[in-house]
Amino acid sequence: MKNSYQRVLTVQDISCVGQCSLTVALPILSACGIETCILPTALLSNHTAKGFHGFTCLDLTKELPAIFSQWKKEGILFDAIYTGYLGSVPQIGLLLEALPSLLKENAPLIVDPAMADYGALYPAFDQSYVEEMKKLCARADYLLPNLTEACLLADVPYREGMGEGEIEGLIEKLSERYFATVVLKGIPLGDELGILAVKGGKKLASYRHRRLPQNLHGTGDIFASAFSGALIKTGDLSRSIRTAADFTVKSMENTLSDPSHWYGAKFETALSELTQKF
Ligand code: PXL
Repeated sequence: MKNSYQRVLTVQDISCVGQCSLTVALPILSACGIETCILPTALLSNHTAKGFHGFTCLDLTKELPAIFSQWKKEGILFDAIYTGYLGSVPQIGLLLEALPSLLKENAPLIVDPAMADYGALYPAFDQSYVEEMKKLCARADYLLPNLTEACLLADVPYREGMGEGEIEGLIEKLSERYFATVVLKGIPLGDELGILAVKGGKKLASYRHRRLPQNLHGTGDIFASAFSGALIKTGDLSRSIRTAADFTVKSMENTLSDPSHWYGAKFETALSELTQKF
């Protein structure tokens, strides 16, 4: 995988305003030196998290089969696929069906389940989305949940203040249920946050980083995009976790002094440093 020019497909929504999903993934993957093709799953006026007072959403599910069939005719294949916020339950099935005709041999599928945070599902989703997302996760090579999503995927009730041992048990369970290397972010460790990568119950990598005093929307997308870029570029799991975590923390540090910037993180301010890593 190393050093050659590669093409990734990222599948997620366009939130026109709000620094998340495709407006984050496209610049970050490009900054890593990877050709980035996009498949927009829905078109939203802005993201659906608190702060905005509503949102518009055009679901693009109907367009997907036509796009897949056109790409198939052209023989278009990808070196990796990275999925995030999808627009509907049927989209997950359509994507699963199309995967074999989209991915090159041994090309990784990286799945950020992007459906919940802080103990709750995002407003557009319900349990049927979780059940369908489990099927996509079962096909993933890398799975990037936050703690809430990890609980949903493992059928474990989410609880505020889960301890380190409890979380390690959760990620082991998740990695035994799904084939993927599971990379769990946001493990509370006092003044720091931990990241743990486990496959088949076996710990592969871990990292700790500064815990900022405030959460910011879209940081999961920033982490997943930088992780995908680093992994596609280097194939090195530990390095990819470190690169993605440091980039996310830097983006947050560069944002928190500006209270008017409540809707996302200023990741653009750290992009040139990211580019220099490759
Ligand atoms: O950051 C995840 C995300 C992506 N896209 C949309 C969202 C969210 C989280 O709320 O609302 C539309």
